[in-house]
Amino acid sequence: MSPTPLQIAAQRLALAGKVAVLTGAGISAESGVPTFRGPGGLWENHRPEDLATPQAFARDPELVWRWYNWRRRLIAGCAPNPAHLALAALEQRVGDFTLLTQNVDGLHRLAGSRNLLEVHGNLWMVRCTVCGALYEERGLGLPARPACRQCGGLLRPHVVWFGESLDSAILDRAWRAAAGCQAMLVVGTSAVVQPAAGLASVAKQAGAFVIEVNLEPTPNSREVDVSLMGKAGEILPQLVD
Ligand code: BJW
Ligand code: ZN
Repeated sequence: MSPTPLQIAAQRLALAGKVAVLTGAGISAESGVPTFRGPGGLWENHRPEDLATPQAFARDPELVWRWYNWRRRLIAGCAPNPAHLALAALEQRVGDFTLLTQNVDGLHRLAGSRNLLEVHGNLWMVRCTVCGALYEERGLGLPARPACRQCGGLLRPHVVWFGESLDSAILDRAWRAAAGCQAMLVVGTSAVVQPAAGLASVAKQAGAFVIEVNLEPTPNSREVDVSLMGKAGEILPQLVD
């Protein structure tokens, strides 16, 4: 009997000494974290321009903070799912492993992933808009206009909004991991937000075997070597075992 796409993908992954993984909101969906696009997604009831741009924050920081505080409370009650745990287990087995995540929820680190690049930042970090101080803030009852503990200036979430550049050092490392891997797993991303979505093409063009895991086809699907349609929490443990 010829091997199934899942078996082919698992075999290629097992043979690769250098692995990169790109994840998006879909990997956290089974933990109870809402995705952005699609039914029930965050953008169904909110316009990204009102909440996830520097202009929106300048216009109404209290509105933006209310949204982030709501998400922080929601995510504080969520735990890593079998997909996050499978990636942490895979990291233990692979010599050269890099996890590139667009997610800001912190669930990969909680699952035990260590070589992790959070390309869109982290919801549990705050940054001062005045002095630039950057620190962890896990409080769930932040005031309407949270103030910097160093200078009293207005804090913002340490995340990347539309129209903002990604941290160039992080993006550079992400690019090199994608260009240098032998196998790449692309999990739970709609692959529409650049430049992160382009990392799958970088890997493919550099000769990597690219495996996509998603509930539905994405702009990447035609380019990848194997496209596995289904829930990340069910497919990743099988891929990695
Ligand atoms: C499951 C599942 C399950 C569900 N199992 N799967 C080139 C062309 C066109 C536009 C641009 C371009 N370059 C730059 C831009 C502009 C913009 C952009 O890309 N816009 C497009 C949308 C058109 N990009 C930027 O602005 C970026 N900055 C930049 O490029 O700087 C340079 C520059 C500046 C100015 C002009 C030009 C260049 C920054 C992007 C920042 C994105 N920020 C956000 C918010 C982060 C903070 C926060 O969370 O609050 O990041 S937006 C949001 O989208 C979030 C995500 O990380 C990101 C990606 O979403 P993701 O993860 O893919 O989630 P979904 O919901 O879209 O998809 C979920 C998927 O999971 C679906 O496919 C489901 O099927 C699947 N799924 N359940 C498996 N159980
Ligand atoms: Zn400050």
